[in-house]
Amino acid sequence: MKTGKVVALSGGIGGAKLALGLDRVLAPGQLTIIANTGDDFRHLGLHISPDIDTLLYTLAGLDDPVRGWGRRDETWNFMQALGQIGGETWFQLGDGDLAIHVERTRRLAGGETLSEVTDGLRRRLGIASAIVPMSDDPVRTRVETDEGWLDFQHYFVRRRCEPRVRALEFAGAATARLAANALAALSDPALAAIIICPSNPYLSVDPIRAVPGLREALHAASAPVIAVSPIIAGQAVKGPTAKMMAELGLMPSAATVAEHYAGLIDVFVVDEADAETGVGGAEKRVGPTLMRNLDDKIGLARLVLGVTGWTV
Ligand code: FO1
Repeated sequence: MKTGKVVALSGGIGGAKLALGLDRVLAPGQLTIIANTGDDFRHLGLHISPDIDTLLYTLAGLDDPVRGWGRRDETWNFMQALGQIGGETWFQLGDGDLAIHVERTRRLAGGETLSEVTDGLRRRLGIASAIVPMSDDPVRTRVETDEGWLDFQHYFVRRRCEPRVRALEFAGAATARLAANALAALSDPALAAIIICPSNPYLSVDPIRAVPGLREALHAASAPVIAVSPIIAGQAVKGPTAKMMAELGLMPSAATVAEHYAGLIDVFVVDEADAETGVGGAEKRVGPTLMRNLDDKIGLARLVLGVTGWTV
């Protein structure tokens, strides 16, 4: 069996599902997941990192599979009490979830980097794979809509993705530095595969791509870059990807995503429903990409790793 390292780029729930499959089929220490931090924001005085937390909870088996964010078996006493005294309740922070935001904020205020804090949390939660923020510097996704520019969580949660999207920007990206552990993972001579998880290409993967040095590191790596389509038969599995693509004047299809990744990826994995789709200059792989249960996640992880000739 060929052994080597794997890097996955991930946003929220779609990415975390494949990351869980990869985590289960790879040996401890083989996988590094680079997480989008463009969705991060400060709320109620706390540093919230939604995509990092979705990865932490999913890989630790603490996730709520129905909501797709936060912890399972959550209680909401804090939110109820906050609402009672007139506080802001549009962004739901569960009682258990609150602990991670309070602890992260405390450690950041004490001088630790987001990478250090995240690594400490994943170790405490018993996660074998490395989870690395794309940058320790702030990058904030902003959405230009027919209601003007909105900070990402205000567009996504507060306005429930209802305003029409005109453009996106990743404030701070131009001067952000790629996190040292992300660069190290991408420069590892033992790197066997770089996987772009089926996350929203525009909201979750583009902020990672916008960090200077990431593109160069991907091109410099000899490992193949393999992306999995987040669009199946013109529909997003979850979230606003298809709606947003239509608003940006793009046909919501796997082919459009392949085009978006042109020049970046070597292989594009599409669902069986899109077996006939064109994928530009990339090599096409077809298989079941819908991840309803752990077996599906492991199956897709095996399919993706199979591109490299691995037998895991
Ligand atoms: N998404 C929602 O739709 N509503 C919420 O109230 C909400 C709260 C929340 C709290 C913590 C957290 O880590 C994530 C949370 N999310 C919520 C999800 C999150 O905002 C988005 O799904 C991601 O940013 C997109 O990847």
